[in-house]
Amino acid sequence: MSLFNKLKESLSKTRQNLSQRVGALLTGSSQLDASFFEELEEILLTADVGARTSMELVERLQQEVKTRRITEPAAVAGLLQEEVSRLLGEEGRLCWSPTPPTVILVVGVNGVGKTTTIGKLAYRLHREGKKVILAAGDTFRAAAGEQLAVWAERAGAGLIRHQAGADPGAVVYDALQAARNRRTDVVLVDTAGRLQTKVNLMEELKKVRRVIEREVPGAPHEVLLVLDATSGQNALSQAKLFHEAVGVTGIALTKLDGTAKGGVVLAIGNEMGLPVKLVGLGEGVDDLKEFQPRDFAAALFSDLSSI
Ligand SMILES: Nc1nc2c(ncn2[C@@H]2O[C@H](COP(=O)(O)OP(=O)(O)OP(=O)(O)O)[C@@H](O)[C@H]2O)c(=O)[nH]1
Ligand SMILES: [Mg+2]
Repeated sequence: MSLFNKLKESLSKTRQNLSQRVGALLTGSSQLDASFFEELEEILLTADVGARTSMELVERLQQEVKTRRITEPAAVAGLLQEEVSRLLGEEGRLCWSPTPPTVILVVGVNGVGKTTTIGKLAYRLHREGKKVILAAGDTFRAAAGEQLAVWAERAGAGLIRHQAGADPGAVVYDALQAARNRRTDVVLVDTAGRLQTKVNLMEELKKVRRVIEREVPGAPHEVLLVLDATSGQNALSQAKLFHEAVGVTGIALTKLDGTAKGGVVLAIGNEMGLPVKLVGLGEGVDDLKEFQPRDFAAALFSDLSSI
């Protein structure tokens, strides 16, 4: 299946919730009056686009409709896709260190898909010919190290792991030493799922970051915050807290498949100012994709192309 079709299929619930309802509004309206735009804003809101972003989007559309003297509701379809694509911004590529290793710290609350995202990313990087080490920094949850070991095996990556309950800082230290000795290209650091209210866990994360900074100048090159798309607007408050604590550089948005709340991706980019770099479209090794704003907007609004 092509990437575009995969994206379209993964977004099917979000499309039902967002673009198909917009489609019904466009075909059912005879003019572009205030109630049309109110209804459009309501649809965006219920699709987890977020209050501020929904309002801004509708204002932009109203402005464009005016300047381009558009009177037909159907003509708004293309405009909407254009505006969403603009809102999503530039393609967010992962940053690479000019001198190896590149260190990517992966954070997020529990169950969002950190370990799975690391596994999928390791698989991809290994296939691109890169030498990868996974650091099992989640020493908190029982079986976390085992889960990462399974992914390391599957991805053809090295693994540095201590016993349960060990200091995550020590695991990361060892992983960085091993990376140096083994001429490794990338170190992916898994961390425990932590509730953003648990101050001690946040402190632990800051400590992990300090170890990385001290051992590899210029690192971490990425602090990827993993957000679960099914959590909708909660993702925004998570992003704020993690960003304040450890300085997030990009978002990996998982579980876009199967959620009707995919509209949250618009709010994340717009309201957090953090680029979405990766999207998770399933549980398989190949289900992690680079986020391409244009393709995303096109897939999201593909139902409107026939209007
Ligand atoms: N459908 C779907 N499931 C996903 C995706 N990413 C992760 N999952 C599933 O989400 C569940 C949790 O994933 P983990 O990778 O263990 O999450 P985690 O953040 O490491 O969790 P903790 O270590 O407990 O904090 C697993 O069952 C994954 O298979 C995705 O993009 N789509
Ligand atoms: Mg995990």
